[in-house]
Amino acid sequence: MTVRAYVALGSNLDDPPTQLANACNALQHIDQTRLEAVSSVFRSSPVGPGNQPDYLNAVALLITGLPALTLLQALQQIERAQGRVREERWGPRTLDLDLLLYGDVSLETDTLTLPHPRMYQRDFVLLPLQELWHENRVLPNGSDLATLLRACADNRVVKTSCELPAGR
Ligand code: A4P
Ligand code: MG
Repeated sequence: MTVRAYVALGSNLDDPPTQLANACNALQHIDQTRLEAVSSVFRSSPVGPGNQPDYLNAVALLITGLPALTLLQALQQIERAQGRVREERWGPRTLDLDLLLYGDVSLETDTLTLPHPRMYQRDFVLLPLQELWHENRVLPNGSDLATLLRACADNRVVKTSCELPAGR
């Protein structure tokens, strides 16, 4: 059995275009997992503390045979391999890989919450998802993408010309 899993990629340190490209290459090597599609790369101003550089964000669709927690561990392994250091919450990072959706699974544990609880408020996640879906889908919280996007704070999310492996 395989599951469609959506992963948010984010970077605002140490050459973000290269961080995202390397992450896409690494996603292609996760066990029992295929990188099916990657959105365009979007630039946005940071949500979080202090004076951080702008972020580059994208969303990837994986088809995976791994259980959700094993997939999360594989994503965290890629973050570590790309020099991720966890200091302050929402602080700057070389690479953040968040599991947004794992099929239609809904769960809340100490290490994994699905769907990702903050995805509904973030245009830098919703815009790439909209691009992958080509349509206005209803998300697990019962709201549709267009409505959620209208409610987002204006983060000045801009599509870039940056290209990712297996990307659009
Ligand atoms: N965790 C629980 N559920 C999940 C999930 N679905 N996916 C746990 C990934 N991780 C999940 O994450 C903290 C813990 O969340 C993990 O140990 C995992 O077990 P983290 O990656 O260590 O820390 P974090 O990313 O700083 O925390 P958090 O709360 O996940 O941050 P967010 O919400 O991801 O925000 N601004 C812009 N413009 N673009 C961004 O990409 N990203 C953030 C990070 C802040 N501001 C941003 C952006
Ligand atoms: Mg994270």
